[in-house]
Amino acid sequence: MMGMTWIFVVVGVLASTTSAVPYPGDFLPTPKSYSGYSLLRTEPLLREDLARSLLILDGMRGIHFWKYPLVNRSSDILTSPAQLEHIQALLATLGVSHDVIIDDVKDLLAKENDVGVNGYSALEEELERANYAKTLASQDSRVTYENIGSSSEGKEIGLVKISSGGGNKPAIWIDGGMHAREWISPATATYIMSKLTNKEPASESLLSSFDFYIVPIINVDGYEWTHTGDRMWRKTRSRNNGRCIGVDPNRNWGFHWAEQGSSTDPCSDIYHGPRAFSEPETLSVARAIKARPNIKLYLTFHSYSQLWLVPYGYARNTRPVDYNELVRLAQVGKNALSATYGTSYRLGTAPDLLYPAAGGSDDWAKGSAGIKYAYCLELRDTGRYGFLLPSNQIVPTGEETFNGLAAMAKELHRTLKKQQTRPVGGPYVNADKELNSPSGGEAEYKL
Ligand code: 0X9
Ligand code: ZN
Repeated sequence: MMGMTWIFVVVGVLASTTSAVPYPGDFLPTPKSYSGYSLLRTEPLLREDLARSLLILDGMRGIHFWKYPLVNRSSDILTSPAQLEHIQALLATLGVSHDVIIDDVKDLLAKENDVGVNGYSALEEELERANYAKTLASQDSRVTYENIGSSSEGKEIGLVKISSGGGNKPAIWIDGGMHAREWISPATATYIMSKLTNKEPASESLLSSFDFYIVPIINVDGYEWTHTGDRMWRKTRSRNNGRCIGVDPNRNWGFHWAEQGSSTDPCSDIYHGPRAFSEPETLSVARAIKARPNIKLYLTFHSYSQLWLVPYGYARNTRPVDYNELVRLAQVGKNALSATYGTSYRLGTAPDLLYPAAGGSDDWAKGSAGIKYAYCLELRDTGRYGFLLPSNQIVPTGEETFNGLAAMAKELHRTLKKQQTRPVGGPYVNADKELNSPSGGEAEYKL
């Protein structure tokens, strides 16, 4: 399964979570062309009003924020040739300087798929490699595949359970592909799936301590759309919002839903949706998580920026009481990840390292589902290629992320064992109970 090209890895994942290939075969939409689009990076925006002025571009034709405008941060803006002059004039008026960091993204799009296409179209590859997860399940008795729900367009959302031996072990949940264009995310989740089942000692040892639940692609419709319609698509593909399609699934979870860093505008890339869990994709995954109370660690993969994000992300200065313990465990993972190829990650909360954004799955996992250790990883890179990561980085990203996960899981196993040996009713038991309980105050959203 593990190839080196985007088509190979990514399409394998796509097919694995799709009940039927959705094209009639002789019809494929013409993908949106990004020929001539350039990526601009502003200098850090020194005042709030500058960030606000740039934000009016959000949702405009020919403009995509790869990094949203925020005070004291630089913003990355993908711009069509038609909008380039307009944006450059606006930046000049605001007194904000910028660099053109990618001249024409079409060159990168080509690089993304540069190897081994072998004359096959993506569709043919998809048909050929259909059902990776299902095949894995049919070949390995430790793997089970479950359809946990249907997307807006009726595709299966697949959950893979990898578990050796009977009984219910503590579990680790991993999901990917929440944001459609972040291709390295589903690829990495799939890579981890294949590593865990490769029967090597490191994997066997992990499976002796934990059950693994992996949803390689949550946003199956959006992901497909990045292959067939628009490579830069981020949201779901739900159609219930009038003129604009889709909801940002990582603003749609029912914990501090519709607060900071999300938008009421259906045309925005950070639209939170008409209500919490309006999207069948987030609802299905949330239900599947809630139904498995033995999950001890929640990991969600995004890209890009190389960040190891610790809750909470919904607002500034909202660290959970056990924040230091979450950082301690994350540090173990981050160190092992970095030791693999020297890739450096920054560790902290989203508001500190990125921006506040409410309605994310990591916050919900911790705050509503009560999973003590919940993290969001922003995978490679730091902006050289951004979402258009060349295919030769798929495997190294998978390797380093797996090493990070493995080290963290080992340390978690030790931590859980220590807790078990504490005297019942001792002070730590009570403290842990309190730390694990969902934080109160916010509205409870029914699943
Ligand atoms: O904004 C997001 O949803 C994530 N970044 S991305 O560039 N992949 O879109 C970060 C989410 C961090 N977690 C929370 N804010 N809860
Ligand atoms: Zn994302």
